[in-house]
Amino acid sequence: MPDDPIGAPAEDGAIEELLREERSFPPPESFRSQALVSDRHLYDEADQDWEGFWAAQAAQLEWMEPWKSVCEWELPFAKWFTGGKLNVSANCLDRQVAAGIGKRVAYYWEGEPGDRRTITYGELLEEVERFAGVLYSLGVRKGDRVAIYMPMIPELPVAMLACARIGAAHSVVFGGFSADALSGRINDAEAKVLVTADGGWRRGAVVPLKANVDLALDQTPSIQHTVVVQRVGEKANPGGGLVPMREGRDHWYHDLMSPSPARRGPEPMDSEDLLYLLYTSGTTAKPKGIMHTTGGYLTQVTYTHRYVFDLHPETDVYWCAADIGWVTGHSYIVYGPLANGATSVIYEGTPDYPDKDRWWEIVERYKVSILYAAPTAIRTFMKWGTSYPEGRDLSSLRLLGSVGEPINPEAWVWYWQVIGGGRCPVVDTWWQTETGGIMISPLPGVTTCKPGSATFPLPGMGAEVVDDQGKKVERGGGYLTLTRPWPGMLRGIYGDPERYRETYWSRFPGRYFAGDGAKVDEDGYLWLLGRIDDVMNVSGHRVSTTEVESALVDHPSVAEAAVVGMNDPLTGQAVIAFVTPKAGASRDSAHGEVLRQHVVEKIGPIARPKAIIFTDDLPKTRSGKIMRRLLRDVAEGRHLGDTTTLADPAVVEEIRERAMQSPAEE
Ligand code: 7RM
Repeated sequence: MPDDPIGAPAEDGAIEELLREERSFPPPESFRSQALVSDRHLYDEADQDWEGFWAAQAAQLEWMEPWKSVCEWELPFAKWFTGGKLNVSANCLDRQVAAGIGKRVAYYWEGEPGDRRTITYGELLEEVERFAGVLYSLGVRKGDRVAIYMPMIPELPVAMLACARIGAAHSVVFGGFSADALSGRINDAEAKVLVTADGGWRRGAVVPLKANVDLALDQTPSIQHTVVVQRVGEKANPGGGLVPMREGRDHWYHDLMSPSPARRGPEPMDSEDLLYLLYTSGTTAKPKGIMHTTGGYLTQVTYTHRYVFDLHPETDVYWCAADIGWVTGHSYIVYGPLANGATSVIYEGTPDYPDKDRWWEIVERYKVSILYAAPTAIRTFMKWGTSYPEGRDLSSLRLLGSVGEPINPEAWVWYWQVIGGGRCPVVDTWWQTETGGIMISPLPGVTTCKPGSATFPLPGMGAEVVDDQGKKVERGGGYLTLTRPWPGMLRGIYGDPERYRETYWSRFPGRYFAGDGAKVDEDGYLWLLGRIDDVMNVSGHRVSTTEVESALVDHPSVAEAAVVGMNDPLTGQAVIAFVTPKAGASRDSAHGEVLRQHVVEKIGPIARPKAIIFTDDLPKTRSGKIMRRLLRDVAEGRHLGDTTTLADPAVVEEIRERAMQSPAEE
């Protein structure tokens, strides 16, 4: 456990004061006067004619053939803009160049070691056309799947856009995932080609992507070719020389790109054709391949990116500090910003490298005006103190966003005050991999915020809190549901239509169940309370308790494991594992470290348990269900509630003693 939990900043008590007053935060006048939207007209338009509203948003895109109907809804299956044809890469690139902004910067890219590239829309289009040609020459065709496992380098969006261009669905696997996680995702999607890099930089060290790929590809019969970007060179191979390349299977990106391959134009895609798969953790050990399609998805991310961030594409410099391997990066680094002609920043590394002011150095250098970040990052900066942001010129900032987990009021106010200087609205945006884009958020320029509340559904969206019986809760707590289809909604779980219906549409008839608890306050503001299922949220990343448990019991020394998310002041939740070893197996801290490493190998570093507590038994109900709630209480040192339903109440006492003996390791 971090030994220095976040307190209020020492300086002058200004933040404590803002909090104590329970102030609400209207958009600053200086902001309002320039805002894209400064009254309620968007809400009114959407309320008066919902389909017409979405049609108007879709009409902002370039269609090769017009749609025939806006939304066909056969619960739980929606189709948007049916009959329409378009290409996502053409909307993101060709259209911008044709409109005369080919010389505008699409991405300012900065590698962790300090290397930099500036890429205009014109240059990005050319690179994508050529890489689309490369993929085509490797046999990738419309309807195929391509896996992508890369660091945050420009070739990552290039690969995604090239797939979209030829009509292949991409499946981006976050570069922090292990070889096992990668092969599982490749096999589920039956991807034909994998695009990767020799490695990436993280906190001054090499992430050995190609080495992981070589392990993963022993078990992936569908992969015919890999394309490898040389990012790290000789440092990627501890054995010396470049990473090994397998003859006939592995190709260097730069070899395939020169001499210039035949360029590919944009394939006309049906609005409902698959754009991508993105795997996300659910309540079982097997991640779900969330399906996103073309026309509706692009409509939602383009619309939300424009209005939630009050985007002025000619003048703004926008930085979403997420990783493209998560949905936030898909929607708000790649597709939304490019479709709007925005100028974005991409940064490869961590905020503390080489110094703890790296982010603020980047904001200063590129004059970032819109910053979109996760609460876990904001809390980390709070812990580091105000001197780092204060040492840099942040006056270019005019809007701040938050995503990934509930933001606590202290962090919200700190963000507003210390980073935004009190002049930037803070938009707390609630959404999920499944929703494709933002659903609940303030509208900057319009909404008066309360720190910690994501406020209201955006125009066009329907969200309600319901009780156990599915009855709408007007005031108070319950479950968050979405009440009508929306264009970016997931179209299903790849290969498993039943699981789609079961997971999202069966708990409350006629409603999409998000898996989050929420409450409505006396003014109708929505407050998100976190997941109510067995999904943890570690630094804004979804990690399934079951997935970590399966990784643990996969180890030969483990008989049984129960995993819970424990509140953590920095990461939101931390993974805590209760492990029952097999008879005779070691239970010292060295063995705990072995098990933690095993989880890293099976899933990746984000799932690494912060603590492992060995115990002879786990608390179970008489029907044999592990009582995770109790374990969470134990982990968080809470008074235990009713334990009478336990098969053996004595177990809990023993666990509690052990938990106290083995404080969280780190
Ligand atoms: C974008 C993303 C989704 C889960 C979701 C929530 C939590 C996300 C917020 C939030 C409170 C927020 N996709 N979550 N944003 N909770 N306030 N603004 O994170 O699929 O990876 O996670 O994240 O629990 O269900 S995700």
